[in-house]
Amino acid sequence: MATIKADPKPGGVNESDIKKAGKTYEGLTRQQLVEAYRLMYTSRRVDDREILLKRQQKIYFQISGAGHEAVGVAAAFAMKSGYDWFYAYYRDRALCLALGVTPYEMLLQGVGAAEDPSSGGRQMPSHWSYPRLNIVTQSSPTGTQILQAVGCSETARYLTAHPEAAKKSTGDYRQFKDVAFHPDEVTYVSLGDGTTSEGEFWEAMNTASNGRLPLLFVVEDNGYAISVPVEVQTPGGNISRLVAGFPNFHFEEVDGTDPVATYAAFVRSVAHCRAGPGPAFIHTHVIRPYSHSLSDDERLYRPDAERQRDAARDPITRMQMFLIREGILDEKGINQLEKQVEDDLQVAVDRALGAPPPTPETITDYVYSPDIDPTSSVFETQPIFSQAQASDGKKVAPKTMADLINATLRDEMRRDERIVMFGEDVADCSREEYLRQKLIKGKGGVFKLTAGLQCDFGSDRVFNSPLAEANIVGRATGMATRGLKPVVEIQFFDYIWPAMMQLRNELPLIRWRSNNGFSAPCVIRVAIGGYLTGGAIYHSQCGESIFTHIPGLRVVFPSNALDAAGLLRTAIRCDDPVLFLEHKRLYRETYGRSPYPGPDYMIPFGKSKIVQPGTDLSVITYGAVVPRALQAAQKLEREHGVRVELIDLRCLNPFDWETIAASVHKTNRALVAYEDSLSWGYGAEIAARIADQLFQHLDAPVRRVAAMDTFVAYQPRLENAILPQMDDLFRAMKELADF
Ligand SMILES: Cc1ncc(C[n+]2csc(CCOP(=O)(O)OP(=O)(O)O)c2C)c(N)n1
Ligand SMILES: [Mg+2]
Repeated sequence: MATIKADPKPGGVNESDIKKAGKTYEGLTRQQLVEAYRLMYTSRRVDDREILLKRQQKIYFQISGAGHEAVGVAAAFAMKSGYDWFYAYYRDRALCLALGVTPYEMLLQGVGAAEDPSSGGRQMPSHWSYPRLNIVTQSSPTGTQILQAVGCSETARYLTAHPEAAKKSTGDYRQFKDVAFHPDEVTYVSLGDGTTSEGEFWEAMNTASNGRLPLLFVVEDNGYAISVPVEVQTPGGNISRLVAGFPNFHFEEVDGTDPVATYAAFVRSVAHCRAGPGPAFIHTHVIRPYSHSLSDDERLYRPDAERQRDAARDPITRMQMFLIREGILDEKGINQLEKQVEDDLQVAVDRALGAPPPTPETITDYVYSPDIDPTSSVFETQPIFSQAQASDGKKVAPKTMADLINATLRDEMRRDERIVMFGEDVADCSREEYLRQKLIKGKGGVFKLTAGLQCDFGSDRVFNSPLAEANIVGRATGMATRGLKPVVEIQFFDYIWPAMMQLRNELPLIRWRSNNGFSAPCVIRVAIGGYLTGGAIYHSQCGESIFTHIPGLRVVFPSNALDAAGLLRTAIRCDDPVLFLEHKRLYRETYGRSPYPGPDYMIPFGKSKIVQPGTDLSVITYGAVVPRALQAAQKLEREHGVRVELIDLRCLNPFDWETIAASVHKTNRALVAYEDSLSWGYGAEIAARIADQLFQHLDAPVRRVAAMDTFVAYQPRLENAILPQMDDLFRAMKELADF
């Protein structure tokens, strides 16, 4: 922390001055208090300048930290910059300044400069991201940061128990993913009063409490969420009262416009977190003097009297008065300090206004890892089936997709200690003593895909999450940001939706929005699909196109055991987030079984498989439609001599356009088949591309076969009618061949 010497009082030094000079305030020295004021004042003035610049249309958005300055400075003084970790929401300008961000860097974000260290012009101002200071990239959705902070705080605990895991390694993402941690580090996460209404806040409180995590929750309660007052958000109007029953927490409620009292609350809370007994929760009462943002005018919903009451508590004025009252600075000293801040700020503004913007060619940089290309030949290894031979030379029975996924997970966990697995029911048994006493066999997933992994690798590497999907993905994102490799499970695709905010707005964006400052490569395994005879609406859904629509997310959908093993290994070793879709119907199917391909078998992403070559018609499909389309194609050849080229895409993002194009060049006819409902489904994009780019090679319209535009019904007759069947595929292939 830089220090400014307190000016001696004019008029010479007397005894009481000397006494006062040694006085501290909750441990803060007079110099620290002057520094605190400098930071608070700087924060306010950066806001003021940004507001001016926005009115002059020199920046494009403004949201202020006004009224919250004392909290930020108190937090930074009580914590360690570059050592602890920070998930700082948009009002935390003063915190960031106090941790070491410069006003110039903040203004670079305002103008959207290429050199903006937060995002290179990609995010709005006040969306902090400073890797050198452990300030983790923030987004606009309120509350998503909290579960990520949980995952961050879990990471240090894990690495303390597994220090080897932090070591650099070659041959996969670890080569490019440094891991640094401190056994006693603390994670800071802040949020507004309104944001405590988000479910993810409560999910984070659950896990922090249960796990006794070194996580510091800071609620900056300014009484409003845009125009909605706190009593509408929070029953009884006070969040402290609602959370008081959570075990293992240290709680503080404090006037957040008083930096000294707030600092004391932070010191006690940080000490609790560092010592290890659990998280802390600081509820700070602050003010919001500048409306919600420049797009809001609070006079529309707050009368003058209320606003004046707030103004009387302005932390900048309060701090000024305090310094004068305590004889730490006099008016002249304050004026000098403020002038210095203004002069420095002017230099920063002038520089930032001249900073060049990013060039459009850079737009696609860092959607994916620049270091590891999972489509490259590095991920093309041959299966080694020799281990599948028994010692007497007899062939070992081929394995199901479920077997090989389990084997791949086991191989990779053995190889890479950064891998952790969690999700609903994935553990063998949370009550370890039952396992130890051999009272039970253990579960290991509702489909048993993770069976035995907790027993083999320990309960801190494979464990049950709460029944909360955002919790799973949010925590995984936080852990992956820190360098772990979470391979987590969503039990049923049908229930992925609570995690949608994390999946759409967070996980796949971490790298791009931080301009490669942070990344979060992890694997989300999801049991998907129907054809279950009784799976009904809520155990049969597909919907993969919703996720292939998200830039930054790799989406894989294997149709057989060998592909599942090879693609899962690539998913784990690569440097991007991967949604790994596992078709439930294929888990134990006879179709597509394979011997174990060895512990290094990989398939690159974006490479389809030609299931059978043909000359008359291209069928492009994936997942559980592959075996059905194969049956239909074989029948068509048997009965009509039509030779279908059947392409199993295997990977949906990226997908293998070259193979599709080469096939259509040859056959001049294309059918796209998929299990999801027809309209707006994954095949719509493939069909559109074929129509667009291969029009001159087509002898017939591009056809699609897919499910009806309904949900999947329970009664098997209805299910059969709704989902695409062999007969539907046969009919469409025949019609297209005859066209
Ligand atoms: C999930 C989500 N919903 C809505 C918004 C729009 N929005 C931005 S800030 C905000 C109010 C936040 O209030 P609070 O948590 O009290 O924080 P404050 O701005 O008062 O500091 C809203 C509704 C958003 N960004 N994210
Ligand atoms: Mg608020």
